[in-house]
Amino acid sequence: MSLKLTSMIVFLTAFSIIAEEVKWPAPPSGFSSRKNDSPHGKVSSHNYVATQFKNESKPVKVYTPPNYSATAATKYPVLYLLHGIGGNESAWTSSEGNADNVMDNLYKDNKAVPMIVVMPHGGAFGTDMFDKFAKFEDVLIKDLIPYIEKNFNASPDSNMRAIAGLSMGAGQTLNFGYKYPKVFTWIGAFSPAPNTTAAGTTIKDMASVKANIHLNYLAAGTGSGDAGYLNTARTYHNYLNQNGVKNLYLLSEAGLNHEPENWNRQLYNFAQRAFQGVSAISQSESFKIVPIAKATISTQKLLISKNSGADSKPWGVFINQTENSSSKVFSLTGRTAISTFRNLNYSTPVNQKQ
Ligand code: FER
Repeated sequence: MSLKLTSMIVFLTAFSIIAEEVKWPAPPSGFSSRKNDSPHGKVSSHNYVATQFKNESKPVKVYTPPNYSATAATKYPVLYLLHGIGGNESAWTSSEGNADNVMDNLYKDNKAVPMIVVMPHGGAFGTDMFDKFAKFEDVLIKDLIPYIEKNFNASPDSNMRAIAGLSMGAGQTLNFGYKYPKVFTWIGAFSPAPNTTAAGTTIKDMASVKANIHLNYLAAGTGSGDAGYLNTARTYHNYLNQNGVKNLYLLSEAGLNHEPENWNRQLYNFAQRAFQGVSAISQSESFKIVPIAKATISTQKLLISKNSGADSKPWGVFINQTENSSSKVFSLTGRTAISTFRNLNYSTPVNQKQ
């Protein structure tokens, strides 16, 4: 191959990788610190029985948002948020991040759908350094999810279930999330660990991934301390991209290393996009969400309609709270799903499934 052609291929490859990366604006200062003048969610500690691991009792912390109601008819979406290799159920609210503050501050600014954030100990299943994280898979699916749905006002709808995590927890997120696209439909991998299973091995049913997952979010810092993790995110992203997966983001946090500021930012970005816009729509349904007016992000309107069938007429127009002063509860006649749509932070629809 000529030198010219080789260098052109190198250039184009480099360009296409760079072109896929997105940089979202940095969060406002203080986004991860506890504010005295705003409502706080509650972090509570619980134990559940791991029938899939010797019937041992395992710890989990649960963040419920401000004004959480254990009895409200509208069940909450749930984010399962996983820690890194040195962490435990407390790590996301201490050594590895400030998930509770990040969520409180998002709610103060009305930037996220009210959700329950479940922070388990994801590496408490044996002694082997890596296997003890891998063994969490069955416990999560068969024990923890049912425990949360029984003991909290948590939706059992997979459209209302997200999984995200940092480093080793991001590896679990990818390994479990893409293996079970009918269990988790919003996926966020923050600085995924280099030992994450290759996407081509994990994903057995790419059609199901494409049909079900609403958000594929991969991110890492560009600092040297996060380089291996950014590489993992990039490799995973490229596989999904090459297979035509939509709603796919590769985020890079400029200059950040393997550190809490990085993961707080990634949570800030992910959490305000999770469960937005499609949460009331059952996964078996064909639908489209199209912008009918695009001004600033804060005045965007979306028309939600079914593609065909008896009620193919528009389900309704969502007008966000800037115009409406409070978030609008959007009820779909004849359906069990009732969902709160608020602050759709998209300049394009989150899901263009047709
Ligand atoms: C690796 C496997 C896991 C690795 C890092 C991790 C750097 C996890 C790190 C973390 O959870 O912070 O090979 O290499």
